[in-house]
Amino acid sequence: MSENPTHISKEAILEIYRKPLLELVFEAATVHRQYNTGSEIQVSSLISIKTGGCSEDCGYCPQAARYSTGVDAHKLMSVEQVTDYANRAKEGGASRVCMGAAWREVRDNRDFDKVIEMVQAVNAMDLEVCCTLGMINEHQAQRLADAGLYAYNHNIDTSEENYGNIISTRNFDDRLNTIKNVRKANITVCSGGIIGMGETEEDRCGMLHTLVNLPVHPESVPINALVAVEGTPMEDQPPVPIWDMVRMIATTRILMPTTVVRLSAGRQQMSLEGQALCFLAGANSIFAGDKLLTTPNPEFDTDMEMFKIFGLTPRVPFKNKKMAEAEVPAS
Ligand code: SAM
Ligand code: DTB
Ligand code: SF4
Repeated sequence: MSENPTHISKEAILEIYRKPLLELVFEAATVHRQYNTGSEIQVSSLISIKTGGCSEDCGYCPQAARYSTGVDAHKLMSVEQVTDYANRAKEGGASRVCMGAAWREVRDNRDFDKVIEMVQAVNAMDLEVCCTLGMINEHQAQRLADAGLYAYNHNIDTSEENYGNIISTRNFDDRLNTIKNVRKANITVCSGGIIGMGETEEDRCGMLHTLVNLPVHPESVPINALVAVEGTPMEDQPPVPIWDMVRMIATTRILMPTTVVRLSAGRQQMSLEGQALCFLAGANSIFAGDKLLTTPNPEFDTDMEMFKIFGLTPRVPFKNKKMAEAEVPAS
């Protein structure tokens, strides 16, 4: 957990983001190697435990019930289905499994009890377990923590100013409130956002401004390139230039030196050379496995081949926790 030392202004962040590209990459690469093992990549795998039919109106999301995207609504998976997936992910080289549900918020019902069982079962497989279930209150966060949840993903997605243009069924403060509840329960925080939704550079840096000025930096920050899905309001958004992705990753790395920066959605549309630049600029995590939640992603084998070419290795589970424990001798 890296305590947040100082307040960083939006202008200072924009100044970093707008540096000459190669200077920015060099600076980020230097910071990355100072604080992390440059050759090590944390590999997460997504499982969509509850797909589609969501009541929210997030403009980017193929799982919102109100858009016709061809994503059918499914009921919650069984615990067995989840452990089968998790086994395959582990064999594919993943150290973390992230279970996603197309929910606005968690309700205290039988489905949540089942999610708790899933967390317990995957945690027992020596895998880091992450959940992304929408908004949660303090009590729900504590139940997840008690079940062994390692991380909770809750993206702020864009700047506070732009939030209302993307989503109208909740507000930015709702997101921050859930992040606070996650922190209180001592679960690590995973929070980032999406670029390519028509936002300005100020919005991108505004989003990073919120993340970097949280009382404690998120332990992981996913940077997603919009996957423009037909039927969503964002279907016609042009693809994100790779240079924007590189700038975003480099800026995140410089601002949060010890955080895991995840090169998230959008890799299927990126060249190997583009991804190499992202890793050089400080990305040290990916989602692996042939599907994100509903859209395609490179296969495990393709990514392991890429790792071989770049000289990268997957990180072992619970590395940070184990390192922290090793530093505090048991009394
Ligand atoms: N329903 C929960 C929530 O909204 O927090 C969890 C699942 S939701 C799909 C998780 C995140 O996926 C979103 O916050 C967003 O950042 C990302 N996401 C969804 N659709 C995307 C898309 N088309 N392209 C890129 N990222 C996307
Ligand atoms: C995150 O930042 N990206 C992931 C995960 N957290 C939950 C989701 C990406 C979803 C991309 C669109 C889809 O596959 O439905
Ligand atoms: Fe629902 Fe999450 Fe998609 Fe928004 S991002 S529509 S809350 S699944």
